[in-house]
Order: sequence, then structure tokens, then C-alpha cells
Amino acid sequence: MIGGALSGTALAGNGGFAPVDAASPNAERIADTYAWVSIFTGFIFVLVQGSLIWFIVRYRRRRRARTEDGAQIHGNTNLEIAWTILPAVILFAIGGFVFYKLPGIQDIPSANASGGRVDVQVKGYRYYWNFTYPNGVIAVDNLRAPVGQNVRLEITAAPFEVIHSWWIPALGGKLDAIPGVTHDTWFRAQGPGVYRGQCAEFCGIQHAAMTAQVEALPREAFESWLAEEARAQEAGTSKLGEETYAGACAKCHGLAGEGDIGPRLAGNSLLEDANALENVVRNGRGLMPPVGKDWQERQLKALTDYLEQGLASGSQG
Ligand code: HEC
Ligand SMILES: [Cu+2]
Repeated sequence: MIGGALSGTALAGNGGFAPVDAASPNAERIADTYAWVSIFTGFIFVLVQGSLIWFIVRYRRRRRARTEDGAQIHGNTNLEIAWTILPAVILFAIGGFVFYKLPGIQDIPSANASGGRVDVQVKGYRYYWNFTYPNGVIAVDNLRAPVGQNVRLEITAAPFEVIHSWWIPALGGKLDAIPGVTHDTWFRAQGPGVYRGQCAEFCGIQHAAMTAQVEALPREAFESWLAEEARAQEAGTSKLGEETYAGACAKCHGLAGEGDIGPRLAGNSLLEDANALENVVRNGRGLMPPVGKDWQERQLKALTDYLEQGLASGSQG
């Protein structure tokens, strides 16, 4: 029962010891399955460990001679039937429950389901996530989504990339982002808020910095943001450049370009040379991966425009 008790939502988020609270129907089904399996594993754990301790104490040698034989036992039919049937029943209970819950975890609600659906492309790169909305809006690391509406995620990685793994625990299970393969998943955020996640596949030196979040907004706020952002990105007045720098570059070069595992960029004259910058970003250099090899023009332009203004101004060195 210990496992069952621990899986209770009261302890959720307890230093990462228990799962976070589910905030989407599919995540809820995963949490239910976890709790259900925990009841049996908890019970078996107590049973096995309890018997172990009991046997150690009850049947210790005491003062008996080393050569003394124990009682001669020739089976126990009832016991043997019980320990054959009980595990079978437990396995059926677990298997049945999982198969009952699975479709609601895996199956993506249809686009015609009530409330409609928003489809977003999710692409993993070292060490950030690029999101593309149906109207062309691009976002980095922060996925804005409407509350209460189904969102389908088409998860992949660029052909020149390594494997990453998309995971926002409160909104469902993890799914690998594999070059050349698209995996679909979905969520429906039950309330506004920020749901944090982490790339769940060890993908390289800055893997730990490869975080992501879903920012769930009330539907009208989401829709007006999306429309407004589309206008701003077409006009080149959005914050896409800054967002791209923070997601795709700062993890190695520092937020103010002060340098980290990548060299200092603040004050580097390359930042004012859009062509040279494009060359580095598209092709990589030395240990720097080609982080923007397949970017759309608009994202590259947003970044070069942003960098042209100079990182140095905000730098403390
Ligand atoms: C995985 C870490 C990493 C990421 C992400 C990264 N860089 Fe780099 N970058 C490096 C390293 C390492 C070098 C040094 C390469 C060498 O010369 O061997 C470098 C070199 C550069 C240089 C050349 C500096 C010079 O003076 O030669 C520029 C410019 C640059 N990066 C810009 C960017 C931009 C812009 C981004 C985001 C789009 C970015 N980098 C993302 C690691 C990274
Ligand atoms: Cu990753």
C-alpha cells in the first residue's frame, strides 16, 4: 500500500518524488494507471519484504546444531493454487486497466471534435524547440496554447539533428523527436498557467538547458495573440529574434552574449554582418551545430535583425 499512498496527488511535485498533477485528460489517464499499478506493486512489496523479515526472525538458527534437519514439507496444494491464481488475477487487472485507459492517452481527438483543434509542429534542435502554428507563426521554447481546446503536436527533429524527446509531464507522456520521423501526440490544458518540461533524451552537452514550456491562455487571449503575432512576424516587428536568440543561441553563448561553452559574442563584429552570421548559423562551426540550417527566412531575418542591434548593450561582460 505504500506505493499506492505515495502516488496520491497530495504529494505530487514533492521534490520530483511523485508525479506532477495532471492537467490534461491524457496525462490524467497516465496518472490513473500509475496509481492503479502502484496499488499492486505496493501490496506485493509489503508482502514480500514483510515475509522476508518474518522468516529471518522466526526461522533463525537459535541454538540448534548446524547439522540439524528442518521439518520435511511435501507441498501445500491450497497455497500453490493461490499463488498461481492470484498473480494471474493481478496481471489481468493491470492489463485490463491499461488497455481501457490507453486509447484516451494515445488517440488524438479528431479535428471536428467540439471546440476544434489547433495543430502545431514541434521540432527539436540542439538545444531548443521550434514551434510552427498553422498560420505560419514561429515560436521558440514557449508554446502558447488555448485552455480547454485540443492541441495536436506533430513532433519531429530536423534531418541533420540528433534524437530529442518532448516531455511536458503535466500534459502527457514523452515522445521522441526523431529526424525524418513524425510522432503525433496531443493535450488539452485544463486551466491557464505555465506547464514546464524538459527534453527527455540525452542529446548533447547542453541537454540540461533544453527546457520547454506550454503557456496555456484563455482561448480568446490565445487567438488574439496568434493573429497579432502573425502580423508582427510578417512585418518583422515581433520579438521572434530575441526569442530565437534566447532559445537557440544563449544556451551556449550566454543571454547577453557574454560567453559560456561557446565563445563571447558581445562586441563581435560578426553580429553586424548578416551574411557571415547566416553562414555560421546555417552551417555551424567547429563544435557549434548548424542550429538554424533549415530555418525559414523569417526566423533567420528576425535573428540577424535582433543581433544587429548589438548584444553588447545589455552585457556585463
Ligand atoms: C551548442 C552550443 C552552441 C549553440 C547552440 C550556438 N553556438 Fe555559436 N558557437 C559555439 C561554439 C563552440 C563556437 C566556436 C566554434 C569554433 O570556432 O570552433 C561558436 C561560434 C559562433 C560564432 C563565431 C564567433 C567567431 O568570432 O568566430 C558565432 C557568430 C556564433 N557562434 C553565433 C551563434 C548564434 C547566432 C547562435 C544561435 C542561432 C549560436 N551561435 C548557437 C557554440 C554554440
Ligand atoms: Cu534534446
